[in-house]
Amino acid sequence: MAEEAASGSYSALGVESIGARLGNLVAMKERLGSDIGSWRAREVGDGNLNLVFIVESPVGGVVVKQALPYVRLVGDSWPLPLKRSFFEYHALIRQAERDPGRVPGVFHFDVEQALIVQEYLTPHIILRRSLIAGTRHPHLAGDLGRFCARTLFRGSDLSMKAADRKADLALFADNVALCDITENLVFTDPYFAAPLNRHTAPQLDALVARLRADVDLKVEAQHLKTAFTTRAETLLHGDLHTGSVMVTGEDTRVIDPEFAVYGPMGFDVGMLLANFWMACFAQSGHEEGEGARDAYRAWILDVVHEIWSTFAQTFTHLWRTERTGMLYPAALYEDQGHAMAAEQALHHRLQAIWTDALGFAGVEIHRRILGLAHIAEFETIADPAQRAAAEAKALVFGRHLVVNRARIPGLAAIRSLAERLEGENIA
Ligand code: SR1
Ligand code: MG
Repeated sequence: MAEEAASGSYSALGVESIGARLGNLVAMKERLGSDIGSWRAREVGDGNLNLVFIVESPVGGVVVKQALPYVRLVGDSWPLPLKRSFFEYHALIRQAERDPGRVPGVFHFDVEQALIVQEYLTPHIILRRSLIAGTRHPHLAGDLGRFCARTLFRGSDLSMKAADRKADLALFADNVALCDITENLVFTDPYFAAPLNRHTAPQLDALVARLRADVDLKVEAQHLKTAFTTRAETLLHGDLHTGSVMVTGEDTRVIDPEFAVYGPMGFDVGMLLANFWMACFAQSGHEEGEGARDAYRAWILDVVHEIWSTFAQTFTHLWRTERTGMLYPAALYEDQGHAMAAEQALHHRLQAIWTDALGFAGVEIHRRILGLAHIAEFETIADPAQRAAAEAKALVFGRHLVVNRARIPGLAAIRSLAERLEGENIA
């Protein structure tokens, strides 16, 4: 189907047509050589939306990512604008400026064909797979904490010129269809029996019914949706989960920012932490013998801690050294001899991001277990009873984050909850 999909002059690539279609591009020839006959393409996309090709030759390799005019996960019954590729390109080049070296290099962008030729990251693998395998990455938490702080701070009115930030706000505001996916799939659908939802049944039926009847949860989920849709604080990655991160032992790269939009700073942080917490709860389905992955669980919880502490430290550093935007100006604080006021305001901002992040983490956990788009960490647990047991812990954990986010004192309390739930039998 992908080969035939077409709209206007757009036409989806296929492994056989890549040489003929892209053979004249300087960006391809520079990296693969001009002997198109020696190019070998394979389609490796395992995400929910797009085509992803690795093209290699004896000389080198590139990745070609192309949007399809529909949601790949569902099929052509769910059309989706090709323009998401434009937003991904614009987000990638901004992220590359704001946190150099943390995103794949972009070599070519074709708006009409909705394709991006980008750096082939090798031997990188998707972080989710690594978390399933039980592999540690010493630089991961620091890299991700800095990425969040740098991109979120530098894309905001704390740093940017007002005119530039407003132009970007307008540019990314057009990413309507992908926002719509997040607005429905993350904040609304999990909390009622929406048509595309699924969950591990019948094991989770009773808990799911309880959550969908939970008035406090449903109110807080919509408060969080209100924050997502109305608080345009910074340029978000918009889909920052562990499937959007590629790793080696030494390197960390953040990919796939096609959901980029202006929104609250806590959104990216919360989504990211949620995916580590879920990976932690999923370990029981991947360990050989009960408790065999205890040390790995502890490592994942350490990663969460280090992501947040690195984020807070880096954000603090940027606040003190790069606060050149219109918000909390030095003219009002430091220049008046009120440096302490700037520190007080920083503390308030970090507290607000933290509280938001916990709430967004909670809904992200819920949607990955109750909604349309599930995660490999749980999906690869073959035994439904075992999967449901892990998912149930995550659901209860997520509910606590959403409803009590403003009253949770700190990461230690969350870690204790995760550890306590690990020992309980909920489903
Ligand atoms: C219909 S798209 C479902 C999910 O896939 C993407 O990766 C996003 O997370 C989206 O919510
Ligand atoms: Mg993606």
